[in-house]
Amino acid sequence: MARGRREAGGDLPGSHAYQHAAAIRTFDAWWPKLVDGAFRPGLGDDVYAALTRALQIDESPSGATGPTSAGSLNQSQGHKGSAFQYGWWGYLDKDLRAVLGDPVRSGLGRTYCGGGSVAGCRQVLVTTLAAAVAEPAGTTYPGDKDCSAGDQWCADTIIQSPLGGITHDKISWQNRPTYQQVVSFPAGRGADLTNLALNRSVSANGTFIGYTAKAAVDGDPTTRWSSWWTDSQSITVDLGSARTLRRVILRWETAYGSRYRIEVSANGSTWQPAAVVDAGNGGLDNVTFAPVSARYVRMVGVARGTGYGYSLWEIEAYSS
Ligand SMILES: [Ca+2]
Repeated sequence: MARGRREAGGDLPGSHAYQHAAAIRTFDAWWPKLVDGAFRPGLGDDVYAALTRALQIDESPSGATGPTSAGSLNQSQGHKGSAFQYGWWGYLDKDLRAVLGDPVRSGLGRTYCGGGSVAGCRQVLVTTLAAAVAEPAGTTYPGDKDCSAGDQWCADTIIQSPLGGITHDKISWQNRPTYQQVVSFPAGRGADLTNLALNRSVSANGTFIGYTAKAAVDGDPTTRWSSWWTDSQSITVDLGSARTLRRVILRWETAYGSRYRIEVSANGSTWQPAAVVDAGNGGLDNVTFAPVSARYVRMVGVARGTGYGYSLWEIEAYSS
C-alpha cells in the first residue's frame, strides 16, 4: 500500500534503503527486458514501438522506463508517486498462461513468448533475467537532476514541485503491490441469506454479568454475549425447527475463540460436529461445512484467544 513519510535527511539504519534492495533492482531491470523479449519478436519492431507508445510497458516511480513521446496520455513524469497502474502486466500474464496451455479469458488471440513454445519462452525468461541481474544499478536507475545514477531510494521518491517560496524535501515512496485486496463471497447470487439464528431462543453455559446470550442473536452489531473467563464455554441456538445448515458466521468481539467447534443437533441433547476451527484469529469467521439438517447449533469453545472469555457480537446460521 501507499506509504509516505517525510525524511529529515537522517541516515538511521534502514533509512533510504529497501530491505530487499537487490531483488527490487533485479525486477526493475527485468521487466522492460522481459516484455521486450516476449513480445517484440512476434509483433515486429514497428508494431511493438507503436503499441508501447500507446500504452507504456511500465510505470516506474522515476519514469525511467516510461515512453518518451510527448503525446502519450499515460506518460509517467517521474517522482510523482507511481502506483504501477499503467503497464503490460496483464498482457504478459495472459501470454505466459497461454503458452503454458492454461485457460485464458479474453486472451490475446495468439501466443508470443518464445513463439508460443514452452521451451522457447523459458529461454526468453532465463536470458532476460540473466541480463537483468547483470545490469548495473546505474543503468536501471540512470539518475536525473534530482537523483544520482544508481540511487534506488531516490529514484522512487516523490519530489515536490515548489510553490512560490514553499519547498519540501523528498518523500519516501513505495507502492509495489503484489496483492492489494482479497474479496471473498460466502454465498452466490440467488442464495437464501436469511439468518436462521436471528431472534431465536439461545442459551450459554456461562455468561459474564450483563452480557447475555440473547445479545448474540439480536441482530444488533453493538450488543454482545460474553462468557466466563474459562476455555470450556459454549453458546447454543435453537432454530425452532429442523433446518438445513451449511455455514455459521461468528462475529467476534476482541475476546475471540482461537480453537472451537461448531456442533449441531436434532434434539438438543445428542450432538455431532459440523466444523472444527483450530487456528482462529478473531474478527469475522465464516465457517462452512457439508449440509446438515439440525434444529440446534452451538459454538463450543476449546481455547480462548485472549485472557478474557469468548465474546460474540453475533452468531448467525445459514442454509446457503
Ligand atoms: Ca448483538
